[in-house]
Formats: sequence, structure tokens, C-alpha cells
Amino acid sequence: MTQIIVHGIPGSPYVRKPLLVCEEKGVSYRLAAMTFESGAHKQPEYLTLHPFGRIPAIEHGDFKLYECQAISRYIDRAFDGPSLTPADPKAAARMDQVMNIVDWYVMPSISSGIAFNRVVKPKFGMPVDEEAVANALPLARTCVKALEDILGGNAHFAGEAVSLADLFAIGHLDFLAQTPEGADMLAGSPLLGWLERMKARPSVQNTEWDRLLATVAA
Ligand SMILES: N[C@@H](CCC(=O)N[C@@H](CS)C(=O)NCC(=O)O)C(=O)O
Repeated sequence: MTQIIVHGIPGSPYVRKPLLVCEEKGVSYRLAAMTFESGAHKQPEYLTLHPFGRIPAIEHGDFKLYECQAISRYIDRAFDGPSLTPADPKAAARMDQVMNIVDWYVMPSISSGIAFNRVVKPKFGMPVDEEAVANALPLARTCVKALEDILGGNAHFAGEAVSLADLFAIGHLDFLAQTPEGADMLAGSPLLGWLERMKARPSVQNTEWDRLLATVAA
């Protein structure tokens, strides 16, 4: 099986998505790691893989692809292993809805506003932008409520089985739970049970930031 090469920076919740999908499908992959400090994802060589200078981008043989929704669906469709898309059209629509909520609302509030300032910046000795954190709170609260409503009494967002929706959300909500604002927002939330279930999965454990850094350094 041709290995999938994932270009990205360890710690990014977006880079984590294709890694999680490969882990769940049992697909062989390698993280071609860049560092945040190097700015390599804005350099001409990387821009041939991703003209917008975002991470991740993947290579599968001579097939190159960027954008996590496209990448995740490609890996799910192209390989054997458990399907990460529900067969039922309504459940599949729920999965798609969560993936879009993550891209459009979770990323700018929970990730860029709260987690980037509270979790990522301190690791790099960068100053925290308290105003950005405060400004992100209303949309972040709406995200938490919307995801709670979609989860309902199910084990996962698109029903009982794990789907791409859960793999899209975990990196972002994992970070949120590590922040004081997130602990407050998630107190008593059914999302905590979902987080616990997700964090028990080998795919989630194998793609934790520290684990990826250790793997890349080895
Ligand atoms: N729509 C893109 C978003 C990817 C994205 O925003 N990645 C962030 C990392 S979490 C990034 O590249 N940040 C670096 C930058 O914006 O310069 C996707 O789904 O792949």
C-alpha cells in the first residue's frame, strides 16, 4: 500500500484530522513535519502543494491534495477498513453538518480565538491576546450548544459509530477542554462524555501533540 504523506505542523488540530482518519482506517502514513517557527508552510516549495499556505497537504503517490474535508473523504473512500461515513443519508448529513460547523464556527472562535492563545502561544513563549479570547467567547458558546444539541443522547455526532464528524471535532474540543474558558463552558456538558470516549481511542492517543513530536524526533 502506498503510504500517505501528510505535510504539517504537529499540534495543529487540522493536521491531526488526516492522521486520525489514517489511524482509524489502518492506512499507513508518515507525518512530514514542519516547524511553526520556520514558516516553511509559507515558502515556495510548500506552496506548490498548498497555494494558500495552510496546513495540512497530503501526497498519495503522485496524487496531491489539500483541504481537510476533501482529504478525509478521499482517505475514507479510497481505502478498505471501517467506513467513517454513515450509510443512512440523514446521519451522513449530520456528519457533514458537524464538519462544516467545525470549519466555519469552531475554528475562528474555539481554535483561533481561545485555544491558540491559551494552549499554543504559551508553548512558544508568545504573548496572549486577551481581547481575542474575550471576543471569541460568544461564538464559542454557540458552537458548544450546537454540538451538544447534535450529539443528543448518541455516543457520537452522526449516531452510535464514530464518523468523520467526530474526527473533525476532537482536536478542537480537546484543546478547548484544556482552557479555563472551556472548562467553564463544558461543565456538566454531554460533550465531556464524548471527549472521554474519543480520548480512549488509540487513534486519538496516537495523534496527541507530544506523541507526534516524539515520533517525528525519533
Ligand atoms: N480549510 C483548511 C484550513 C486549514 C488551516 O486553517 N490550518 C491552519 C492550522 S490549524 C493553518 O494552516 N494555519 C497557518 C496559517 O494560517 O498560516 C483545511 O480544511 O485544510
